[in-house]
Amino acid sequence: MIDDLLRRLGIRDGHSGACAGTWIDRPAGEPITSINPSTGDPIASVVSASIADYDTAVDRAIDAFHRWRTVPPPHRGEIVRQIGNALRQHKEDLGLLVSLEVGKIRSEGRGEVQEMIDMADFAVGLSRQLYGLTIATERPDHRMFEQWLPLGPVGILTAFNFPVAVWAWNAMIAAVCGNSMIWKPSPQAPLTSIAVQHLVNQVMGQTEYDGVFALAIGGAELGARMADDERLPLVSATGSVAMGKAIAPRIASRLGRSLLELGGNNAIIVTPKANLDLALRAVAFAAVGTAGQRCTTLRRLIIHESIAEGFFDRLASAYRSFPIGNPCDDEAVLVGPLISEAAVKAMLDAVEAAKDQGGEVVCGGRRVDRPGFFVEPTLIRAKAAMPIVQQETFAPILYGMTYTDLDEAIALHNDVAEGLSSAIFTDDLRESERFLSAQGSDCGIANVNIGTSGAEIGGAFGGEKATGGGREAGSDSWKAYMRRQTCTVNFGSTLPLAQGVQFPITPEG
Ligand code: UN1
Repeated sequence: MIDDLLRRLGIRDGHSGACAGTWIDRPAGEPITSINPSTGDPIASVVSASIADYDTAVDRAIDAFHRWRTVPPPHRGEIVRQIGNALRQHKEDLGLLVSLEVGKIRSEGRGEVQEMIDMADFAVGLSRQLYGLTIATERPDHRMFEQWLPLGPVGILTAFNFPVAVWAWNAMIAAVCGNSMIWKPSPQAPLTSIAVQHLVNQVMGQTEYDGVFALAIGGAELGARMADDERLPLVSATGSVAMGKAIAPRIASRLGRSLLELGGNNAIIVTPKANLDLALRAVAFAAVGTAGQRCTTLRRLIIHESIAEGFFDRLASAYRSFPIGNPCDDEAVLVGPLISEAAVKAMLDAVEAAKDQGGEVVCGGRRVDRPGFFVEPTLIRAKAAMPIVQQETFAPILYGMTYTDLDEAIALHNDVAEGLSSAIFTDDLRESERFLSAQGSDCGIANVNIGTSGAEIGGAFGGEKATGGGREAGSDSWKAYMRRQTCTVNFGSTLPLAQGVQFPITPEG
């Protein structure tokens, strides 16, 4: 099954993670083995890009940029439309590969590919809507306006948990904006990146713009090289807060732009006015979906003390009923594996720390006794003062805490380093509006009666504080991928100066 799938997606063992889209025949990097997290077995090994391979790839990307930036944006959109169609045709296989390589359940594997398709469609429409403003000028016979121009080759660093969708957030937009790009995927998910790059190459190979999309597979050393690389005016990076803190100063020191989408320590407030059935379903998906490995995963439940007991009980029985297993074997599985042995250890360490700090494990907390990297969905009664509650552990651990009044709940909610996603469950307008007000949630995403994860692509995605401040995907996120130019045209025959400044010089001197 695996061999057939890889063949259908154009991947062969020993495939190079550097040649794709960059004309490098013999990359010289270290081999990277992709591990199936549901079994612990290797799937395939690929050759990574050496730093020299990467440098050649960026030179090619610059060359491609010089041609691509001259293409009218709607024509770029037409090519992105073809990429979207190629993804549509391979949705089932690509979704299965996502499940195989990173352990997502099947519907989430398909959803990941759908997110790429949605981004392609969005970018096609955007290619005719890269609007600039016309601005009233104070000078007679003048016209002032803004235009948005391509930026250059963009560096894209993605994480294992959305191995291809987050690339599409960046790549589809960057492409219609007239940029070329170089993608460093997570070394834990090289195969999905090669499969996607392969499809993109098939489309781009039919055009004169081969090289606009490039791939370089590698580890932290390559990421650091990209951060330092003055040839990349923008580096967009998704990953941990620690990763962001490591690369952001390097990018800033060369006055480059960074677009950061880092960790979250997301919470839901459930008030006594909530529809508790709705809240239960949302909390369960947000905390347990993707085995707790989304940056939008629900990590803290802040529930009113009057309803907490019953809610924890119902949540614990839901948790115990979730089918855990290998998503590729069974469509009904709702909880797949963590990505690695290290992730299992981090989860078990966090549970131990929570217990030491006074937390009470309501359910879960253990490794599942089977091959691969499976853990039980875990609910821990906690207190906000416990240090572990401040930590984002990429695993299905939910800390349940109680509150007495809503202001206290909002204060607890905001009392973490990150500011990505947030939600309140209530049918009371005063409560929900307070949560959405300037005194409410401090996150980039704030929902009412919807969980913290599973955002649509049409909105700008990202968060505040330690989440890094970047915005990707929809709305006007495209502006981060372009340079803004303010243009003023004098169509008169005098030279009036702004602010009424006088500088009388006659041309004769
Ligand atoms: C991430 O985990 O890095 O909102 C992105 C969501 C997804 C994206 C998550 N659309 O959960």
